[in-house]
Amino acid sequence: MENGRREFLKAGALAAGAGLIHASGVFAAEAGPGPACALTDASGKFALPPLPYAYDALEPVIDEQTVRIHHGKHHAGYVAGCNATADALAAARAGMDFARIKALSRDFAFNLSGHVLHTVYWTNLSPEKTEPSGRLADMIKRDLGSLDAMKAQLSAATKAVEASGWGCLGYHPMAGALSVFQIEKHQDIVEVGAVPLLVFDVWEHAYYLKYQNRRGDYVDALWRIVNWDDVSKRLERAVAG
Ligand code: MN3
Repeated sequence: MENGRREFLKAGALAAGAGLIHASGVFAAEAGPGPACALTDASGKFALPPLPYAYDALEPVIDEQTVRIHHGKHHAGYVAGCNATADALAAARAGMDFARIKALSRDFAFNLSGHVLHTVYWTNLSPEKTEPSGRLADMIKRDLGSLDAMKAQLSAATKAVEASGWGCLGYHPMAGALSVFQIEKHQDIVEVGAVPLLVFDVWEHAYYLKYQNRRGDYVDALWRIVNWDDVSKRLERAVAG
């Protein structure tokens, strides 16, 4: 596959989850420059990426037990769901039997989007103190008013997610612009075409052990551990792609 096509497919997969692509081989393409974000292992199977820090590294903002369960159980569950659904889709193609295609499409969109979002989420966080700079800082100011305005909008959007979902700062390659939006579950009301740069998980499993019903306190605290260098690398990669 030539590079432009592959980059397009990767960008599409990051943006819209599974809706566009149902071939696990596509996701085995090398991660390229920027942050490691491969969704699969060398065999092409979807795989759980290791955390880039210790389980207790995000204390006190996110407690060790929450990180262990979130990564080792929840994220791992979406990875397993990706593989199971990809296998079922491959079997459907082999047998030319698409009787279950609606359910399989929904399952793959849910699990793949969950895998993508959690993979971005873990690398978006760091115990190291960083600040937005360069193109990222310039584009935030140009497209979203100011850093404070962007943070206020993303915080408000994230806190206001109905039930389980995410807040997202995304980059639209077709518009060359940043956007803030909500995602319900892992794949609903997403802005199609956007590449996620910074995502805040507000499923209760992300915060309930420590914050209980205080979702707002958790979202406010997340800003203290944002890895702006990772957000910048994701933007640079998306722009170059
Ligand atoms: Mn989660």
